[in-house]
Amino acid sequence: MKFLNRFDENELLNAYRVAVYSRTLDNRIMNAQRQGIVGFHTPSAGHEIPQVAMGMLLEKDDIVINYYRDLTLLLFRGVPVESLLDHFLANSKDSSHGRNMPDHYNYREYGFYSVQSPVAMHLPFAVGAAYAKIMKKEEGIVLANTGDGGTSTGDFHAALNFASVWKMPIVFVIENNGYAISLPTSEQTKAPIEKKGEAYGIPGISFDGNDIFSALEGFMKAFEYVRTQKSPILVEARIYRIGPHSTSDDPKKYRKDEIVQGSSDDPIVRFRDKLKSLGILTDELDNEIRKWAVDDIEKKLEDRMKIPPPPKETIISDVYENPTWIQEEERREWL
Ligand SMILES: Cc1ncc(C[n+]2csc(CCOP(=O)(O)OP(=O)(O)O)c2C)c(N)n1
Repeated sequence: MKFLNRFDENELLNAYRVAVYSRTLDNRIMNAQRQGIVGFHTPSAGHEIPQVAMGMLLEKDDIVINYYRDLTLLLFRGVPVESLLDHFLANSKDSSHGRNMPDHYNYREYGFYSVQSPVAMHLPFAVGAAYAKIMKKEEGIVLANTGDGGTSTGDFHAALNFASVWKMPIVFVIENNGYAISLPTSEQTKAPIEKKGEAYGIPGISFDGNDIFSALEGFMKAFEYVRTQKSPILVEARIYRIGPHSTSDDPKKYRKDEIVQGSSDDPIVRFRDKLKSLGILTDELDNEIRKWAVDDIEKKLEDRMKIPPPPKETIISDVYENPTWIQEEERREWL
């Protein structure tokens, strides 16, 4: 049987598996930060459904210019959890030797490019990436994700303007989780988000990103539009940030939780209930998936924690091929 005339049961089950795994990993990294094992984290709880939906529609040649809350999408596209853990632990196997903030990943071999911290600064890069693809006559489109707060930055508007003028094949996705840190969406922008592209000639769509089928339906339309029209679209997935903005934030100071993790409103619980009602998931299989996620992450975390931190020497050797006398002097003092 095909759902939305496209996806079979196994694809939906795989998406559920990734969503559960991602939430389990996200919660574990939050705890690891509280234990002092990890320095910082921007949790992605509540963002899983649109991200698995995007993952289901991406093709091999597509590239993603994502932001710091896209953990599920990285897992969906096959970034090994070991590499993610190395990154969180900032150990010697981390590709940046722990010098990027956690959640500021770089996995080029999986079609992900370096995450930028300044809000929405990566959106003009997405236009550049699409432009480069066209110049090199490469297949595929660009997916560029950011939060609702990102739509109130100058970079968002510059990116949309150039994407439209140059007809760039980009799906701009706004993961509207209701807040930019403590600021509710309604207090940082007045225009409906999906309409913000209209002034640039970019169509927009908006849907309930907490529901797997409305997310899949919405993204199907968006990806189809960009692939066939070879021009940009703006997508708003309406979701809710279940956790704090980051491990440095305490949302109790400014809001009451509207969606509680594990409640019947939690989008992963809604996904689970939907799969059960369709006869795709049983209680037994669900328990198996949830246990597998916990056990697998715990085992891998234990393994990766044995990896030593980067050698001190790399502070200099990663930056200078031939250290100057100043670095030589510093090396003698520090190392
Ligand atoms: C240019 C800039 N201003 C302020 C910040 C501090 N800051 C980090 S994330 C953030 C909120 C972003 O909100 P949103 O785009 O809605 O994404 P969310 O974090 O909610 O997923 C802010 C203000 C920053 N990183 N960059």
